Amino acid sequence: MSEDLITILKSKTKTVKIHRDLATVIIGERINPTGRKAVLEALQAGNFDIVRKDAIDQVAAGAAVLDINAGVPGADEPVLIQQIIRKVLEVVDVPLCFDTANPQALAAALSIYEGKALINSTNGEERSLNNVLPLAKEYGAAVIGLCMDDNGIPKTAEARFAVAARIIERAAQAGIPLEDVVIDPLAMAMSADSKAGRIALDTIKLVVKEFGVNISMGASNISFGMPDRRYINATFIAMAIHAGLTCPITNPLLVEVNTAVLGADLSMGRDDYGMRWIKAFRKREKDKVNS
Ligand code: THG
Repeated sequence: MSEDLITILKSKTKTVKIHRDLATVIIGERINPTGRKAVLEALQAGNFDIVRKDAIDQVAAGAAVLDINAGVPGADEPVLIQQIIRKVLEVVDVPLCFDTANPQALAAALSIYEGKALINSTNGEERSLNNVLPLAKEYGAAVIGLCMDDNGIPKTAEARFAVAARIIERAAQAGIPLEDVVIDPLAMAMSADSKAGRIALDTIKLVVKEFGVNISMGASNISFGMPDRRYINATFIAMAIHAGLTCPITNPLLVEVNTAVLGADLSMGRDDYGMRWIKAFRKREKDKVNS
């Protein structure tokens, strides 16, 4: 067993601590044109209204960090990600998570960011490690490592653990402290492989036991292709928190997901006197009256 580590993220004025004894840190997933046609079309038209609203709404719903994905086909991603960052920081002040596979876009984002960001992501591929780890070191950012490599996504928890171990080793060689490495076990669609959820949960347990690092995951991927996705997402996220997930990338506007996270934190003894649960209940009651 290893000690649970604290990952610190910062915006200009806010510090967010990710740790297994503290509140689960929701990374709001919605600023992402992939799979969201309205966002895609708005960004293509140079309109940032949806992005701004998504930033405000997600933070109000409990997101402590926002994921920023500027993957618009045909767009100049380094320019676009900087524009999105500026628009978002006009309306909220939370640490950001830069979700891009484009090293130029990542460097562009980090170069204008004031604080300590989370890089989403690197993985076990040589090219990715060589591109991303030096940027994490240069900017003092934390980095998410996905459990996949040049051979693809491993089919067993043990093999994904081995990829995580290699990413952690390479990060250390690059001068990145262990607490700044966050591992993503990869939640794949259960509709395509009914063991996908189980493999992710088992990977989390193996990685946490050995390294004590924080764990992120795109927790809604799991339900792609299934009806009533929000119930699957809610169940899975609660189970993953028990397994060791500490900073899920998810949609806090979905009440089922949001209450599952709060209920899991309460169940894990991370919500003193149930104050956060009660506060969220009161907010839902108030929102009902106002809508
Ligand atoms: N791991 C890491 N990063 C990730 C992922 C991951 N980033 C991208 C993705 N996976 C997580 N982000 C999203 C964003 C949106 C959706 C799912 C995952 C999504 N959108 C709705 C849909 O497609 O049905 C649309 C919602 C809407 O229009 O309101 O599901 O795994 N490290």
